[in-house]
Amino acid sequence: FLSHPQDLGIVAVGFSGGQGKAGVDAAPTALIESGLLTQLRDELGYRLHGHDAVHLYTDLVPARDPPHRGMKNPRAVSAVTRRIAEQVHAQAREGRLVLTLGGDHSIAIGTIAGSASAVRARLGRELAVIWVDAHADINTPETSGSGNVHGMPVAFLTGLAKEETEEGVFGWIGDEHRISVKKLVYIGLRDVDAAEKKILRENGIKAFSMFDIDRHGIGRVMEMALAHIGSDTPIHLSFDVDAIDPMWAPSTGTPVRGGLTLREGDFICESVHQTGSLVALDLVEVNPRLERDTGNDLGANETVRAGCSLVRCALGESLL
Ligand code: 4U7
Ligand code: MN
Ligand code: MN
Ligand code: MN
Repeated sequence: FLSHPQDLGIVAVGFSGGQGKAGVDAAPTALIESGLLTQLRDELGYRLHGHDAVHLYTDLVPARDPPHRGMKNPRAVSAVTRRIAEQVHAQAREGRLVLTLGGDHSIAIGTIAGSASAVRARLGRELAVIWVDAHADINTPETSGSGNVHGMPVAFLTGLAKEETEEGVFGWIGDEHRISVKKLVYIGLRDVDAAEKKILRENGIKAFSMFDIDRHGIGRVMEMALAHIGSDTPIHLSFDVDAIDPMWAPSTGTPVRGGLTLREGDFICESVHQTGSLVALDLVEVNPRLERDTGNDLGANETVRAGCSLVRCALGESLL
């Protein structure tokens, strides 16, 4: 689906307003400083675009941003994700693969809106999404217990949550930005709110929990996940590092024990790479500050390392 498969658009977003913990904004810089982009260029042979800046979008964050429908920082998240959508769209319209380094997972409202609209405009096709996460991130503002928008992106992207007017918060999201619940697959779930379970059930959304991975093995789960999407469909992979067990990725805002091994995570990325259908990739929720502040530099570094490995695997490092 890519006219320039060796050209990689980079969108590095240090944004933390979708949740309450500072430090997730430092992830793009930490990933880049640990050598990720040089590896992609020198070892995997990608030509990089847009890698000169880590975007903080501080100009888009209003001084006063009271809750709206229970959402915290609603205007900031809406403005930032809108800008990300434009950036991702612009890279994807060129026929490039797009890599977004987050930031908390609310930024996927922007990345997926941007790649869904670009795939529609460029190819007349619908985008499929593989969401790898301990969480389903499909709360609506009304079902969310926390008010954190990083737990809601999938609801906005599928149209299960909507704003009545175009002027409203997230009113910029139009049909061209949305994805079908039929083209969405989850992998790694293990901490899903009761209201989210109901949403998954009622909408017949395909989900492979940790139970399914233990039962079938990750190899079979990936076969089933990719079969559900169907071959010859452009894929956006949105990878929340908290899908990986805290043993390897402890430095994240909402860790949940009993997760994927590092190898299972890499395998998911390798399997998606192997389809040849990957058009965009997000790596989110790495928070290098959390473990570092408790004196555990190792935990922060390991989490960054795990993130780098996932990205390289999705971009073809394991090919012999
Ligand atoms: B992440 C949660 F209640 N479901 O809505 C919520 F458990 O992007 C967690 O996956 C959301 O890290 C986690 O706040 C969002 C909570
Ligand atoms: Mn998560
Ligand atoms: Mn998430
Ligand atoms: Mn998290």
